[in-house]
Amino acid sequence: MKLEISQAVKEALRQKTPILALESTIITHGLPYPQNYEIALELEEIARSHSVTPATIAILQGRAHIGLTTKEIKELSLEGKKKYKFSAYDLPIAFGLGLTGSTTVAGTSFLAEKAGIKVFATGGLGGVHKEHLTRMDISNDIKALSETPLVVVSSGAKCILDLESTVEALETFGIPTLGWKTNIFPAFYYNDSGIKLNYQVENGDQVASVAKELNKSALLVFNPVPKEAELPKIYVETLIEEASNEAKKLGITGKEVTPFLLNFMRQKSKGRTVETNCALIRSNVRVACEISHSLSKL
Ligand code: PSU
Ligand code: MN
Repeated sequence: MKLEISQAVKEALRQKTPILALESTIITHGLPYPQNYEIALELEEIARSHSVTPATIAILQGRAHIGLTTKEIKELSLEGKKKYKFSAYDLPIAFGLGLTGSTTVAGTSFLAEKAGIKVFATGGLGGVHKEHLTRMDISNDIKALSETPLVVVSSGAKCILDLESTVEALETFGIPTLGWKTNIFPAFYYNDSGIKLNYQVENGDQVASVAKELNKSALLVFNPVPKEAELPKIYVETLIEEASNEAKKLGITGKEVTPFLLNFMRQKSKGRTVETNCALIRSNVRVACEISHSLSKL
């Protein structure tokens, strides 16, 4: 495996200034063009405005790119689902066969950590799917995060999942979790999942002092969606129910499940879920910037 590290990221690594990893599955599979392109650039801009170097990660022709150019982001945005979605376990195949595609939370975390990046911001984690009792479906995100020591800021797991089981799986895999100014596990589009978190932090310095004790697993920091962008729980539950029924009817399985459910909800809600998704990820980037500054002070 050879990492193609961009000039800006190389410079930041050399100077030990804060760097923030960003995933690319939201670009290829999460949002339609041009929103995917616009949000990808906007997230990078938010990081820069906080004096943090953004490193959007993807695999281009079998090479892991840590930090993409605007042109590369545009190409991935335009190609969308025609490109692969690479989880951590896909990486040897992507490298060996010279493939091009985006990286999920699992794939991005793995590569970010290899490059020496300590913080990664995303929207929502993958986890245990609702149908897991009839057909096992647990995202590689969980196992990969349990083996990758870096800080990952998210708004909980995607609410299309069985959240209780997802939180139990985090425990089983031994992944430490912190609530960012909250003691409730956030449910992506809304805040009150009803699941309590054991630990709450109030600032980046606290996260950094936990992060320096990591050895094997990632540290998950859960930042709830900003209040003004939150969707009503009951509305989201109805959308999920419809999406899940449709997925079952069409026999959607494997890697397609998550993108299918999210796209279905986007269409049904006339874009409201996308606005919420963008609001929460912007907020996660800001929190992650604070944490990366705290970490680089250590
Ligand atoms: N956003 C989307 N679609 C996705 C993802 C995000 O709109 O597919 C990705 C995330 O990168 C997350 C992954 O890591 O989905 C989890 O997918 P799976 O359940 O297939 O592991
Ligand atoms: Mn799956």
